[in-house]
Amino acid sequence: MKKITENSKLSEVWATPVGHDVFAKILMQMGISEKVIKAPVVRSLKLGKIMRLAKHTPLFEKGTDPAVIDKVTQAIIHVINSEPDEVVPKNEAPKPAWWKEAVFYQIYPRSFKDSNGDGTGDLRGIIEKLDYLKDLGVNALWLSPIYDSPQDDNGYDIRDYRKIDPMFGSMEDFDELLAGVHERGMHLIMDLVVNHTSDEHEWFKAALADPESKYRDYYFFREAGGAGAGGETVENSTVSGGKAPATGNQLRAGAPPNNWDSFFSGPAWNYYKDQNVWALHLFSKKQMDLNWDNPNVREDVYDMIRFWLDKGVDGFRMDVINYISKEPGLPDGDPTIGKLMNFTGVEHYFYGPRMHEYFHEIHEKAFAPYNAFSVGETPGFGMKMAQLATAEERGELDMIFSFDHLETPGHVRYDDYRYDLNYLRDYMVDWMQNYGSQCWMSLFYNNHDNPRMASKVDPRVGNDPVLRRRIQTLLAVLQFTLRGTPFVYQGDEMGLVNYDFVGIDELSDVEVRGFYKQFLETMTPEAAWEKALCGTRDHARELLPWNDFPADRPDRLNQQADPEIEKLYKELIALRAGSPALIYGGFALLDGRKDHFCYMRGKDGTSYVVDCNLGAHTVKSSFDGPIQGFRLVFDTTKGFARTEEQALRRPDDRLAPYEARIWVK
Ligand code: ISL
Repeated sequence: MKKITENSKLSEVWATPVGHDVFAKILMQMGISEKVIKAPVVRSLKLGKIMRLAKHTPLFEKGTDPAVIDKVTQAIIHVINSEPDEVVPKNEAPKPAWWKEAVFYQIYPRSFKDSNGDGTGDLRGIIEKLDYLKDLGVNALWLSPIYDSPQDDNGYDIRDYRKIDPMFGSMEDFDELLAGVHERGMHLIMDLVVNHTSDEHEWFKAALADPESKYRDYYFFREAGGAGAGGETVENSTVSGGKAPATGNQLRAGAPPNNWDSFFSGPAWNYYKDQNVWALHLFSKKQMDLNWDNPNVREDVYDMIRFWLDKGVDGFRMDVINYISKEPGLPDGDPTIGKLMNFTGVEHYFYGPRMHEYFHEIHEKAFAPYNAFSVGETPGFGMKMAQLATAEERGELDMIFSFDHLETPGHVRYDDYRYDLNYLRDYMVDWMQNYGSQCWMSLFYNNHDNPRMASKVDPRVGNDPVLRRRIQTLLAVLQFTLRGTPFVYQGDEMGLVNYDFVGIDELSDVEVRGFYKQFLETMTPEAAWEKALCGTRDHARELLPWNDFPADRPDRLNQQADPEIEKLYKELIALRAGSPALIYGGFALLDGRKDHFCYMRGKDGTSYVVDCNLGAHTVKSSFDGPIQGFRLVFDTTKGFARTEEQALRRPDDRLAPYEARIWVK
């Protein structure tokens, strides 16, 4: 591929996969529509010129030194040119696979079902609910981590990969669960958390205790420079306080080895006073990053993967798997990119130099021999990067989770704002039309890291059941009729929305607790709480309503399951399962005007049309089903058509707020 320089036109940059995704991301962070790139004047501008023009945007402070702008430009060019390949999207019939036909259901074990009354969900609780899940129609389960862990980040900090955490049960319970899943004709995938281990993992303990240990190079240790090294330390394994210095590559006595931020606030380095060393952690201070450049790390990880595949698990969801390759030397992050992305250093590992090599190796050495399924969690990936990681011919991952649809441009999870579904439509249309038939999309709105989507669309859903059902129905219709594999998050089918937490003491997530402290440094307690409440991951982590609520938690937090929504999920899942056109069929956009989303899915002579109002006001539909010979399958306001008469009914030519209709011919 042609190398990009500051003299390349934006159209040339946009034609490269990484250039496309990076610029899409920059626009998104700045709250600017991608449509600007379509303008011919913009397309013919040279990259260097655009960056200099950007000094008039909030990206740069007034009077920024041109040398600073030049550095950002070079940093961007470096990532763009690191990718020599591109994927040409195909438009053929997709190859069939069980995971394309499946509907996945994500279980967050600690809050799913408590079988022994200790207030925490467990494996036996999941076993108790297998018939419920089967009946719902889902046919694959993804379990968030159940491994032995100090639970600093709810199990995403693993102490022993081959042991079940006693809070969830035993290995016998797990074996029984897996057998129960398979008996019911379902699949089970586990969470693979191998960007980091717990600081209590044997490897890390050995590495810290002995610089000569073979495990030392399993992590990123850096000797602290000179006297006075180390920020504030507490006990033996704690971080330096405050923000790391933002610039400069020179050795900073007493400062961390580079300026990278942790995603959970503060610098990405722990200082270990007794050993006078630093170690890298992109997430919590108990989640230590593994050095994937060390072949022994990789072999040990593949061994562990085989341990679970030998038991019969069907595949893995791979936690932050795009972060595993870091730029050698761990150079400082560019401060401007850091400001834009909210975290300094990301450009050195979100699309690292050996990432594809490792994806390929995991596939070859661990997954392919078992025909195991993989879905990578890849924060920061746009569609082109996703193609490079998932196109069949590349032998890397089966699917990825991209997150760019979870917030509208210009917003982050902690902002108080209304999500505009017109953005979701544009995002989906782009993927439907351009992802390519050799790639397969994951379809989800919720997971354990995000507030519930319906609450973002309209925060009043908590007090207005009619509005809530409308929005949830619309989201469900889209999820089960677009092309891709739906991932239902536990509680989606119950109609759960965000919780009215009243204070920080009700929140237990390690992320929000760090951020809340940080917010308090610059804002009033009320404003800090507002932000924490908007973004906290706790919304999705409360015990499901079918549990007995622990005595120390106020009852009002326990939302009720909505049987109407559950029934709807069942029917929509069944509709999808029985319709090859909805699974493998092509996609055509029929109407994408403001607040409209009308599309066709078709295969082998069967066509579905899905006609939606994305807004809070009535709109006129442009699709007349009966005239075109279509029968009504479902209508938000009337439910599923059960009789011939209902199927042939001509509904109002206007769509009510958030109404969705499904037609078939
Ligand atoms: O990277 C981020 C910001 O750009 C995060 O939002 C990131 O996407 C997310 O935190 C990664 O999530 C996964 O890894 C974490 C864990 O806390 C999450 O629960 C998990 O889903 C660390 O293992």
